[in-house]
Amino acid sequence: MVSVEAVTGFGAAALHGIFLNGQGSGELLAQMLSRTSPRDCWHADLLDEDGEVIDDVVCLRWTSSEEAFLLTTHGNRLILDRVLDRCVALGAQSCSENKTIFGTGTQDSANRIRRQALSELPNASSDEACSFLLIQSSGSGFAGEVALWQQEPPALDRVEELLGHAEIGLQMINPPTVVLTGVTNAGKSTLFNRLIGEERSIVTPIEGTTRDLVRAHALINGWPLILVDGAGTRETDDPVESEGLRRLGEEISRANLVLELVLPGQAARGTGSHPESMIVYSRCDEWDADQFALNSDSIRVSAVTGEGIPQLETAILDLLHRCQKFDPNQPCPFLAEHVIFLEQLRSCLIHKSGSAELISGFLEGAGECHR
Ligand SMILES: Nc1nc2c(ncn2[C@@H]2O[C@H](COP(=O)(O)OP(=O)(O)OP(=O)(O)O)[C@@H](O)[C@H]2O)c(=O)[nH]1
Ligand SMILES: [Mg+2]
Repeated sequence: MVSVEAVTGFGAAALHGIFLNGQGSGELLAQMLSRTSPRDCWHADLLDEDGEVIDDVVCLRWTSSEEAFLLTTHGNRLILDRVLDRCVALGAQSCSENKTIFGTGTQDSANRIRRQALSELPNASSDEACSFLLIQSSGSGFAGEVALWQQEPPALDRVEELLGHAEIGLQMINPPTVVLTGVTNAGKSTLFNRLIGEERSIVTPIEGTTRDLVRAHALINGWPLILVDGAGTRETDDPVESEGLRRLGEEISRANLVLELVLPGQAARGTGSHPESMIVYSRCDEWDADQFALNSDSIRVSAVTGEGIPQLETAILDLLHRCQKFDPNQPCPFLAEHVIFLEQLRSCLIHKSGSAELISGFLEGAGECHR
């Protein structure tokens, strides 16, 4: 029996994932696609019973013990409904929201984590984040590991280890915020543009050019983050600039990391009580040799020549990941509710009671909470 199910929420994405699972799913696909392929991933038109194109889709052969495919269609509700109807007309069984179609036996209950990973896929902002979620949805990811805990609860050490990586997993899905600060003309906007790879912030030699907060997505080695540029620090009577500084202060208090840009010969002013901050010496192409020698251990960059940018990027990731070595191919929690579950499980394991009930309750969706 072939099962078919939309694995992304209605209207929640620009693309929809549709999962076909079970013996005969390849044959069913062959009846509705303009072409099949011996490859694991291919592009084709999906046709209705009259041979009219419903949508052009990407098909992915799913790595699973059963015959399974993931189809990606455009994210229009009408298209999604028509594709699902077409699958059902060809003999597939439509799965209701709460039924499971991934895997069999004890793997079934882990479906909740698989679903969560797949439904986060449209929000993933890099290839690395997509691949991380696909791994977490599979038998070798977090979904697979938790499924095995139904037979035997994990050791306390293992739960601690997973909790230790949780923040990094969460950051893969919810990018951390990194704010640039420093005096006017420190080169914040130039560095901001360089890190995001486009000319978003206005750059001029005039002090006080930036006033509004400017926010953009950036990727560092595949890790998504949100970078924020804002007004430069200086004494000012200008109410617009003062408001810009006030807003920047609020942004700093919520940030995961603050980069303070410091000019040659100047001292850092500090970022208040923010726990995670780093001093970055900027415009270093303008420095003379003596100044370089003075700051040999520091991060120094030129947003104009690109000098020091790779070192800065590595330092940003080290701080965000608290210098932990992280392998995205290993099981890792990726939602706040996974962390709550693991913390509760740790407590059960310490008190040697209730872990089996907690695991089955979690997998069945009891006590669900949102990130
Ligand atoms: N040579 C050199 N010039 C730079 C560098 N970064 C910025 N500049 C120049 O410094 C001036 C100010 O740069 P901005 O990036 O606008 O500085 P800012 O910190 O955003 O300034 P405000 O918005 O006024 O706070 C511009 O003329 C830039 O071209 C750099 O790395 N090297
Ligand atoms: Mg600026």
